[in-house]
Amino acid sequence: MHKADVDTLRLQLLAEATALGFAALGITGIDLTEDERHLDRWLAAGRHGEMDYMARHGTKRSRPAELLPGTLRVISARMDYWPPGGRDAQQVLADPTSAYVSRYALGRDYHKLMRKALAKLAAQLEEWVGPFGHRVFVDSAPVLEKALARNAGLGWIGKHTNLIARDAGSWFFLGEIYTTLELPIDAPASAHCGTCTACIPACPTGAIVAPWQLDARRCISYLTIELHGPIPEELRRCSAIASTAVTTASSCARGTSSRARRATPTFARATRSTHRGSPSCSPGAPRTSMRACAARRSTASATSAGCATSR
Ligand code: B12
Ligand code: SF4
Repeated sequence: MHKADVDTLRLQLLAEATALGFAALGITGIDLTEDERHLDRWLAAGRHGEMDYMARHGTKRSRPAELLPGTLRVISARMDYWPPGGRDAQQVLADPTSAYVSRYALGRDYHKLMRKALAKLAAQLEEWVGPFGHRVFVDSAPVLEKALARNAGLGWIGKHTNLIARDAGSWFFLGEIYTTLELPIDAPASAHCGTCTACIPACPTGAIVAPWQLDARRCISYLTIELHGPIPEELRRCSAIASTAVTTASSCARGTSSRARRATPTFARATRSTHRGSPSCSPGAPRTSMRACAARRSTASATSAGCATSR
């Protein structure tokens, strides 16, 4: 392919991705050697807890061509999830009359939405360049999504282990198209945490055990979504905290431009009111609804319970 054609193709791809609701898109190669080492260390330390799926697929997770033979490039895409009319998280947290719903859970299921949009993008690309091998992923397969997005220039992996984009903090989801096309590669993003460590003490359960190292077994998102058994006693009080505590309190989220906070129609269906005072939140309510509620209850109670850092 001539350079001029490649540049045109890239611009067409970006325009199409924007039209489909993606806030950013980048292309990268498939070398994840360093991240494979981090993954192996994390698994060896048992920090994945009961998430067996994180260990089940061996090196397929860190070697894209083992997951889809012939893969040469990965197209990584970002979709912002700040909900339309979404109130500032801190305001809601401070409002004792409001239930608090994790920002990322306010909209439609991103897995379906993004997979459909990525499939449309791949189909459009096929129209332009002819048939090619590809597969679409959104938190649905053994893929190192953050590492690929970092390498594709979408942002840097913060010390809280989530990807950060300068204009959006971490308020977004990621998705990929694995492809056999030898597309041009973007430059990886540079890291900007510097000496900051604001997110580490902000985590109410101390899940960020070291910069870039999260012990998932202590993360509220894990305790309220992935854990099958009872939440460990010592973490129960803190499990009343929505897991956006870290994302909200992190200095990299503060000052995130209002653009990032502008509603993204893509995920427009907030269900916040459902939980205000719902019986499932009351003490003695059955365990399952307690867990569901734990993932949605406001941080206000945690603040009053004193286990959350004063943000
Ligand atoms: C397992 C998982 C979880 C687990 C464990 C999280 C984790 N850090 O591993 C739990 C259930 C806790 C979780 C929680 C959340 N998750 Co989650 N999760 C995933 C999943 C499926 C795999 C992540 C993974 O590969 N973990 C393996 C470990 C080893 O990776 P890691 O800790 O991130 O470490 C990496 C780097 O930090 C680096 N590293 C590790 N150690 C070191 C040391 C040094 C010195 C250095 C430099 C680097 C380094 O290398 C590692 C590999 O790249 C991805 C989807 C995917 N397939 O990628 C979504 C994903 C990461 N989750 C996502 C989201 C939105 C969340 C939540 C915000 C949801 C919520 N509101 O509760 C929280 C955030 C909690 C947090 N701070 O991470 C998004 C993140 C988007 C973004 N902006 O980055 C993803 C990409 C899903 C998606 N498709 O959008 N998640
Ligand atoms: S709060 Fe600071 S250390 Fe943590 S991810 Fe944000 S910039 Fe990095």
